[in-house]
Amino acid sequence: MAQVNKRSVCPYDCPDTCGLLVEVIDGKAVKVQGDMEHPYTRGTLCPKMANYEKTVYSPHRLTRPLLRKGPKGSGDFEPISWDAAMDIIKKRWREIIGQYGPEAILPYSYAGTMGVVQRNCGEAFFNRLGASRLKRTICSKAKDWGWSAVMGSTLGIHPDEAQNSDFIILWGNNAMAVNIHFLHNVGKAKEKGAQVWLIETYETPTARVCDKAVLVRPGTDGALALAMMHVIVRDGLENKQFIKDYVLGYEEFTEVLKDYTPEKAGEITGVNPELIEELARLYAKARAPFISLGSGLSRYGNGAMTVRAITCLPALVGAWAVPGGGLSAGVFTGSALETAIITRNDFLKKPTREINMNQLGDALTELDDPPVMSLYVYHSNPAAVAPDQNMVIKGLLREDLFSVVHERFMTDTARYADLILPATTSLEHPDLYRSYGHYCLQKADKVIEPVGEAKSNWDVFALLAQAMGFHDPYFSHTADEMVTKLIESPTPWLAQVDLARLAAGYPVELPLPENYKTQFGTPSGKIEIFNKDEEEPLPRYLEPHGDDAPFWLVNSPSIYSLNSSFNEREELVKQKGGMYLLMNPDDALAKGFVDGDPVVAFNKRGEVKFILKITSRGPKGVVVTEGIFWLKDCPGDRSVNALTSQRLTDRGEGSTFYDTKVDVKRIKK
Ligand SMILES: Nc1nc2c(c(=O)[nH]1)N[C@H]1C(S)=C(S)[C@@H](COP(=O)(O)OP(=O)(O)OC[C@H]3O[C@@H](n4cnc5c(=O)[nH]c(N)nc54)[C@H](O)[C@@H]3O)O[C@H]1N2
Ligand SMILES: Nc1nc2c(c(=O)[nH]1)N[C@H]1C(S)=C(S)[C@@H](COP(=O)(O)OP(=O)(O)OC[C@H]3O[C@@H](n4cnc5c(=O)[nH]c(N)nc54)[C@H](O)[C@@H]3O)O[C@H]1N2
Ligand code: SF4
Ligand SMILES: [Mo]
Repeated sequence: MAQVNKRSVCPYDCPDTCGLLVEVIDGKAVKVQGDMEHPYTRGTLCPKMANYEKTVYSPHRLTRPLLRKGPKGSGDFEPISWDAAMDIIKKRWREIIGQYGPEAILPYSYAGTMGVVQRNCGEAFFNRLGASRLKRTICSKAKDWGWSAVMGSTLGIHPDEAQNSDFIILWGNNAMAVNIHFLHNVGKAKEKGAQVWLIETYETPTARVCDKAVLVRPGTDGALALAMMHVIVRDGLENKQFIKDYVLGYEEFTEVLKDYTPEKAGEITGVNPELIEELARLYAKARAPFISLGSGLSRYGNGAMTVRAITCLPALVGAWAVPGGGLSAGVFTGSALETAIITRNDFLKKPTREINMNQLGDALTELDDPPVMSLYVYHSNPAAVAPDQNMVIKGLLREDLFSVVHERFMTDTARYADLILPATTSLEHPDLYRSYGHYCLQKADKVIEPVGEAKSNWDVFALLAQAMGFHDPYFSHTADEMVTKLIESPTPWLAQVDLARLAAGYPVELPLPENYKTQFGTPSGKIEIFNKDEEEPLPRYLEPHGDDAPFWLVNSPSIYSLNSSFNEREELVKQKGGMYLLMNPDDALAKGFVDGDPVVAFNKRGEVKFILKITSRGPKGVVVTEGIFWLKDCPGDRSVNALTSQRLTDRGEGSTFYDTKVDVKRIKK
């Protein structure tokens, strides 16, 4: 029996980017644990990854290329060889290019794997092909925009900084589900006496670790932040010296703030004005207030402006100058690696059409000149995760659309494909990972051989390049070689780390300059409350889009899945308990609903069946569902995104998933 322990990295779209230890016996991964030597993982994993080997060896893994036999969406496929699959793609793409040009081909990918090579290599291929380009905006573009409008390219705060805070606000951050390792830092701060408050739309599982939960009406956090700053300025609690040294536009901003009294904000947010006063004073008087800002609140029509307003808070009280103080909107490590050697924008002969990934439904059903005639999906599941599911599925059902899906599982999207290609899991291919929640970089070698005939993104794009007759040397490298090239391509940041240790597969931390928290990466070198380049140079409150319906629909992440991933694991699906719609007891009473009722949430975009769960965790007027289910596990024939819309955010063209309203009715039993 040959037993070895190998290091790897969690490939999922999660800010924690955990270091893994994989126990391999006779070439089979038998156990996956958190790496004790990883400074952020500290030896623990979340419930999803604790049994990753069950995902890797799941009986539901796709192991051979599959060609559609039955009608679209029927799930009726027959296995074919990789050679045959490549021949089919070559023939169809050549026909489409001949008739419509290469822009009739649309790639669709997001973040099934976060490794820099496997995630980004498709861009090189599609640039070379001259296909339409996908605007990858589904996650947090408005959040990034709002942060940058105030802070420019300022480095993200180190997550461990929170350990030294005495007042932590988890602002729209469901850390228990989405970045559980940050709670280690929250715990350390609490041991030293810190207070922890949550600002949310309902009492998430994270509320359990907080001293207080403030529940706002969805999409109104901007008004809350502005009212907090109103109180701070009104009561002279601002940090005058910090403002003088580091802040641009304070005086003009105080004029704006005059309007946002706690009473007015109370009306907008539904939060008691006295509670707003208390929160503002606690925040301003704390020695080192720390805000951990989630992304959910940015997925509204006013998302970027909301984030801008909240980002001004630490500037007013000088939190950046104190150990333990500041605001985290993420960690930005993009400049550490020369990703351009993977994406190869230089392969693009001329700028091609760009299509916003939030508007896939429209792109497939309405776009002309040229229409989208082929969709190539890799490491994404748009039939489940993209907004306006009915339009997406209508598009996927088009008889004249040639759709290819490269996947590990028979996802909702794969089910509608003409051709499915089996994908490897992260243990079956090499990559290099950076994080958006901490500063470690880590290389992961292949740990086991591919399951069945699965191939990695890199290897499939190499085959496609061959089929399409692209002879650029790029496509003849191996993924291992590309990982090495990334490590060897110098960047100012990479020059400061131990490259040998990185190459050997250990986590290495990117160093931060001393005083980085007060080195502001804006044109003025100051925190720009006033930003002359914005259409609206000063933050104010904007309303969300809303819909003509009575209930806000919050569709929050679940502890037991990650977007639509992990639904292959029956035990995790079971732990979710069912596709519930949480409703406040008063609303349920008014509707005459009882717990467990089968209900339909509906709006002008669609109808989705849920099981009603009555709970006082949410306020009146808000219904909540957690996690994205695969259609096969839904009570009805649609999942949550049949209700969400393709509308975009105020800035950044981001998604507006939570900017959704519905009505609810009971289904006759
Ligand atoms: N277990 C698990 N982990 C995940 C994910 C998952 O689905 N499940 N998703 C991954 C991904 S893709 C990302 S981008 C990251 C971050 O994942 P995100 O989905 O951005 O999660 P959060 O940052 O916690 O933001 C979601 C929270 O915002 C709250 N919220 C919604 N609207 C409002 C509002 O108007 N105001 C306030 N105050 N709160 C609001 C929701 O109730 C929810 O609790 O996590 C990743 N990790
Ligand atoms: N209603 C609602 N919708 C949402 C959200 C929400 O909060 N509410 N969150 C949104 C957010 S923040 C995001 S980021 C998006 C995420 O959307 P996606 O990035 O599409 O995320 P997943 O649903 O995890 O789908 C990833 C797929 O990639 C596959 N995969 C994994 N590794 C590989 C690989 O190496 N190669 C290939 N070819 N496939 C692989 C997995 O099996 C999985 O099916 O969803 C968004 N959708
Ligand atoms: S999903 Fe997140 S918390 Fe869970 S193991 Fe992966 S990186 Fe860590
Ligand atoms: Mo995301």
